[in-house]
Amino acid sequence: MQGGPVISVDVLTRFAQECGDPGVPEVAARLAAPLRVAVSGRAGVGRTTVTRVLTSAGWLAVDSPDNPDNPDSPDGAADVAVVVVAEAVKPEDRSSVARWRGSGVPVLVVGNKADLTGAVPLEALRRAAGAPVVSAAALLADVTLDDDAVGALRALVAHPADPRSPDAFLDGAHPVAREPRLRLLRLLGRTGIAHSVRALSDGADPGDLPALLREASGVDRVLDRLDSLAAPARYRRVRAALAELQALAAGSRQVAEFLASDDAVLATMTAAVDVVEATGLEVDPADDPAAHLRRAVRWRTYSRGPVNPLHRACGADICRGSLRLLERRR
Ligand SMILES: Nc1nc2c(ncn2[C@@H]2O[C@H](COP(=O)(O)OP(=O)(O)OP(=O)(O)O)[C@@H](O)[C@H]2O)c(=O)[nH]1
Ligand SMILES: [Mg+2]
Repeated sequence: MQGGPVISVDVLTRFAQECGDPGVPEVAARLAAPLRVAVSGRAGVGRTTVTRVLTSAGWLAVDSPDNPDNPDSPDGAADVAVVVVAEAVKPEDRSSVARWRGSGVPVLVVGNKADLTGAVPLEALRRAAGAPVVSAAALLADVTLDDDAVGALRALVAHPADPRSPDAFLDGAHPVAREPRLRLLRLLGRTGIAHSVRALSDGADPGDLPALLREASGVDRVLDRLDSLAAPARYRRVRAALAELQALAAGSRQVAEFLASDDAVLATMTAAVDVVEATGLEVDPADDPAAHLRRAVRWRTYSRGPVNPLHRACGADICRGSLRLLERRR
């Protein structure tokens, strides 16, 4: 609902932080805590690298039951799951997907090492895995290039090395010694090196390379998809926070007033809109009385239709928010 009357769940956090009531900061802390992601996959596919990307984007990485390091960790502790594959989906990947699905946790398959495999056949992977797939080259997401690395890349601009295979790249005679070439190869892979060399020879500043590589890595698409898969978890948190505040409202006028406020109603609506939009439905963003009324009617009908309890609650919250917006316009 881009551009529409959106109020972020931050208003809840802000209220909770500012409110003097002693129980409220705990509610705020639970609401603001990072969402939890469980990363799994076969050995060597890039689990550690992908996990690093997710944690630096603010996710909390939790143990995955099929992570060999943590075979005993419990299911259900994650808000979303990522199954990393490289090139092919194997039976154990399919069973991971099925296991998470079975415990009600949304799953995203990350087709990692896209820089090595070329264009990943996403549709075939999606069918094989039974879950949405996004390709990425996590290696290129957060590259740090020191002066030596930049120096070696500049030398490669002037004297291209044989890019056809890692061995060819390393073994040919070259002004850059083998050791720094190996270091570059580990840091960037051949595709990352090729990108960087091309950018430098097109006049890019070395300081811009990490951002260019990040863009090439595709991890921002992974983060976007995860964000939308996490919409139900965010909504559940908002609802849980509201329920906790309800319990406190009897003893606090400030809390009771906040719960009845436009901010609270509209923030809940925003979280609900995210949930239905994540499933591909559209919510009319228009900000005029007729639109608010139409939206209220449409989502009230939706909430009474053949939908699951999550969507029923979301429909009702979108209706309630729309009626509040309508009232405000009167
Ligand atoms: N080319 C390329 N290499 C990658 C990518 N992601 C990870 N790697 C490399 O693949 C190797 C394994 O990556 P990790 O992130 O350690 O994978 P893992 O699944 O944790 O592996 P183990 O814990 O050793 O089983 C490392 O050498 C990484 O640098 C990628 O997107 N592209
Ligand atoms: Mg690892």
